[in-house]
Amino acid sequence: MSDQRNASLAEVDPLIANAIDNEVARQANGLELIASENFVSEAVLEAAGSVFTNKYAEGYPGKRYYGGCEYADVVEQTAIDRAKELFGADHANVQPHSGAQANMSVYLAAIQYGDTILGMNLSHGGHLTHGHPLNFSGLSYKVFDYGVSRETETIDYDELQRIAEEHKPKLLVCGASAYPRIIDFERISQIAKGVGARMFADIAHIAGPVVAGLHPSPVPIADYVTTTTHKTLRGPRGGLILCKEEHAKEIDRRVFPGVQGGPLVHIIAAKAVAFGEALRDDFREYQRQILANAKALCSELQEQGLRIVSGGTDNHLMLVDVWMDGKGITGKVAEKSLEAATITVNKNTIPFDQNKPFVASGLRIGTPAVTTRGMKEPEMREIGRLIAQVVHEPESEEVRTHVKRGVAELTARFPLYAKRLKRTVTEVAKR
Ligand code: DSN
Repeated sequence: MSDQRNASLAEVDPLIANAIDNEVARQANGLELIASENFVSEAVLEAAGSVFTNKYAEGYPGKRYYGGCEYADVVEQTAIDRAKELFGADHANVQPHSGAQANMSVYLAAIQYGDTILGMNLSHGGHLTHGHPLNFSGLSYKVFDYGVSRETETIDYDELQRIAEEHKPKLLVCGASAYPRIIDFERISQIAKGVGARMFADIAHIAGPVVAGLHPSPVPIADYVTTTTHKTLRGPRGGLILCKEEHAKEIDRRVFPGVQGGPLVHIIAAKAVAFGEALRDDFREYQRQILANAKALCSELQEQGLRIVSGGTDNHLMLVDVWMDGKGITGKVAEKSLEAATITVNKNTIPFDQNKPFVASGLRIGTPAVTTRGMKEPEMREIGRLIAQVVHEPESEEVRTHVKRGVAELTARFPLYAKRLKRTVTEVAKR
């Protein structure tokens, strides 16, 4: 092996090493409020950065198309067993590289091209892969959608039932990426049964609360359940499919060779570690705190004069209407102004939005990442006040300076990746 192959990243590729160092510092020194992001443990990071990145393991444990898979089998079987235990599922496939690929595999397993599906409208909180016209789901299937009612801004189940009865979908898709309320999976299951549809629940956002028993689980009633592993579940970036035993063979066949080739064994190792962490009692307490923090942050934002879509939150996220019928600012401006004050959120459409998605009238704000840092209700109140100051005066340099100081003070009290950050500072100084 040449010297170059044994050299550190900083020696081989200072540009990328520096970007990583800067990202460690950005994550540690800013307030991360993107509802779909989180901070994995050092153990998960170690597994994700392991030599399993070198290994091809097409197939499944015990049935591979490559030699040398004995340790890959240990890793994948452990991830499968832990996922089944965590969710109480008959079957788990841990290979999907992402949530989108998990969802694609479910469509391939459940229905034929051109069949009718019914999913939640993206601008009401759904997801691209639930039938958006620009996504493979919208391109491959005949899509009808449902959404929230204008009055309550919560899912209109009566209207969902009416649409299902009118269009008789083969697959009823539920779950959301920007919906702050409890989803009534039981009611959706009844509607699906009533029209002879299979039920598919994408719980990417709420997997953590589901595991902790803080949100009803669709696993016992849905035909298929998918999730990403990196949001409230706090694992590496990736996907997971859970299903009933009767669908197991078809799901496995659709993931590989249907959608993917070789699995990412290093990521599966990291999933196994994260599932192990989620099986511990303290994970339930972490999920309880995420929800308590979301309620505290939401109520502070309301006290600061901001309108919350649907009037509150039952989960880890909230949608803030910053546009307020043209009296406020766009989501785009709010996102940029907060970013300049070291608070990271994303602009988001709100139901019946008057602005285009790239401009949007709302902000989506979530508490999983700050809760991982150990922040609790008092800090959420502080964060709510900081956010409101920026939203009320997005152009003010004075406000920005004050808020940045507030963020620096908060993040210093709740350190993140401290060892990496120290190394970062030292190595940056050396270069
Ligand atoms: N992009 C993810 C989110 O932010 O919710 C969904 O895929």
